[in-house]
Amino acid sequence: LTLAWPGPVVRGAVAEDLGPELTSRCPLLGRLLIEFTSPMSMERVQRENPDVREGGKYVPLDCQPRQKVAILIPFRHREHHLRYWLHYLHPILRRQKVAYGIYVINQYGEETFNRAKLLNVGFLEALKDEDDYGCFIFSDVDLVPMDDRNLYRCYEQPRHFAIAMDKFSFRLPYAGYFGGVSGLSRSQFLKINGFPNEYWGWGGEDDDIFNRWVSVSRPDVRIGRYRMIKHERDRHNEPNPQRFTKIQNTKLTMKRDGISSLQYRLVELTRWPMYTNVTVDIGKPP
Ligand code: UDH
Repeated sequence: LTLAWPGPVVRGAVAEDLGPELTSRCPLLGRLLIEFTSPMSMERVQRENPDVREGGKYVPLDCQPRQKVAILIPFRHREHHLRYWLHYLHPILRRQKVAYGIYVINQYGEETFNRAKLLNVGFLEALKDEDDYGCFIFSDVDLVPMDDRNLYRCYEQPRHFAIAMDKFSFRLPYAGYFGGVSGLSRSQFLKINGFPNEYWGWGGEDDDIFNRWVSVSRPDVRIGRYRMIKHERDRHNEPNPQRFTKIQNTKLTMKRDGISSLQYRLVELTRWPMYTNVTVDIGKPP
């Protein structure tokens, strides 16, 4: 996000379709009730998701999905958000019959946060783990879809899923908004040299990613609704004042700043029952 809210408001996205039709044979539920008031424990998440394999992996048994999806979450110090996210998302993804793995990309140390660089790391580490991922979905830890017809898979164009968040009154804050939850196929991601590594602190990196591509695809505004877990700004993730000038130059900088120039140190990879944790040292701003 670049603009401070309220920004120019545009209505929704181009309607694509309303997702799969809900029939008695369809396991999807449509609109979901999402709340973050009841306490959530990891034991409960595990108990309610016995079919999820170690590392947060799942493959449906009754069909063979065309895509294998790695879901990457940029992360630091948000354990209670993660429990809610896992509680809601595992059952949704199972109903959608997605073959998936969940990767939490945890920034080591207390230097300034860098969301996009963590996601670049996630792309490479997920592929090191299982080399047949064809689709990558990048999700903030505090965003839960309110409709399970918003299918977590990749599309002909890079996908923006979180188009109608409660915090933006269920609208896009501006036409080029690409934040929150997005998805790119492996070839789409490589074609744009991944994400920028040089956005330290809050804001701008999602607009840079949007500028790397010509067009994106979005669900219908009635389907792409999200609830965000309310929170205050994190420490060491202050708004980045350079973001406005940086995004002007994306087309010039993207060739040199991206997955091709990524440097990091893997600190630890742990397979927990509900997700794989990847702790990485990504350095600090110059
Ligand atoms: N994130 C972390 N830890 C951090 C910072 C960011 O895990 O310390 C991740 C997390 O997945 C989060 C995402 O990065 O969902 C995006 O960061 P954000 O939630 O800070 O960004 P957002 O635009 O909120 O959602 C900005 C601060 C709003 C403050 C509002 C005060 N009323």
